Amino acid sequence: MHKQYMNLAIEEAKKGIGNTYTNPLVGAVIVKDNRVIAKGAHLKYGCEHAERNAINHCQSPEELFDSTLYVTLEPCNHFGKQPPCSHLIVEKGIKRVIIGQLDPNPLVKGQGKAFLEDHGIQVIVGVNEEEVYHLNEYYNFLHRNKRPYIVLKQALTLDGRIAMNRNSPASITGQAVWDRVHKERGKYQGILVGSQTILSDNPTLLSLGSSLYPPVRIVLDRQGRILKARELNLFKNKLAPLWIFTESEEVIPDLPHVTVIRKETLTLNGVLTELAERSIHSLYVEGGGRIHDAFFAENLWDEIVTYISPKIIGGNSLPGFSSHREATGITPLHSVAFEQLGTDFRISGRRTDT
Ligand code: AOF
Ligand code: ZN
Repeated sequence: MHKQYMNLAIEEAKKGIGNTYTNPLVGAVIVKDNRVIAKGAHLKYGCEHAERNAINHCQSPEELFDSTLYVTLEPCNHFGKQPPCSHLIVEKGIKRVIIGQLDPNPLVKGQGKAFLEDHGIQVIVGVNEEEVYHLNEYYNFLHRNKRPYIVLKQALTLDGRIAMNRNSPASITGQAVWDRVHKERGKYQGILVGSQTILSDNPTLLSLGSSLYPPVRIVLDRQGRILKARELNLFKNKLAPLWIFTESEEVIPDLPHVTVIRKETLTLNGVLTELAERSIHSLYVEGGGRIHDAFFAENLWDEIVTYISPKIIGGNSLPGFSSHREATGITPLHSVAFEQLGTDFRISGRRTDT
């Protein structure tokens, strides 16, 4: 029975998809006498939490007395943009709280559960844990690993090449892949590329979809090369934030969508720590080859998405992972998926089998 009601809460949580970032998706269901009396979700960042919305959907306060609340994530116990859900639950006389998973956010992390128990409420944790974890996979990953979940995405010819040379834009795959990539970008909180990709392709790095929070466009630009090139589409197009990591003292373009993050020495670990602090849960790294190889060399990746087109460049063209490093081993991928898109192919896989 618990599982069934938790599944309802998971479905409810999905109503917030795309609109709750940087907060997680959360759903709640209130049950009394084996009957669902109310449901609620966290629908938008900064707005009411799922528990409060469910409580507000009850017909009368008396209904809540002695009821059971099913909630996908541990109720919060702190004052943020919203007051603590744990206090509200106690005030309303709810008898039992069934929680999908504890909240890994250090501001909550077990404190909501402890508060409820201290006030005589029966608490059960861990119902449908796997499904609940997947609801907020990247949010959970960020808090556990203190860095975003990293997907390396590339588009290759059959001979593993990404472009003819450093200065020509790469048009490897067809329209179906273009559509897919623009949708796929919207799944992540950040899209990261190196400055060379910006200078040779002049992309906008936008995604398709209707999220209130489009992915942040992140550029690693050690020498400030793009800061000097104000006519780029990234500067002209203001539909998503643009964060530029640099060591350069070049003057910042005075544009509201642009943030320049200066570091004395730019390292991947430093960038990822900064992104984690800025609540980037997940990162879609679009290259080029050197950027991919830098992530690869430091073992900083969780998933690979490769689009392959049946074309050949050959010769001294740019390889997918470009590097002079000595190879140290072969990494087999897990959860491998394969799909045909027009005449191109998409292959993806994860580093671990979890
Ligand atoms: C809940 N129920 O529906 C959500 C929770 O700034 P605030 O007040 O909105 O708090 C945001 C934090 O609260 C968020 O980072 C996460 O830890 C938790 N989210 N908690 O009890 C909810 N969305
Ligand atoms: Zn809350």
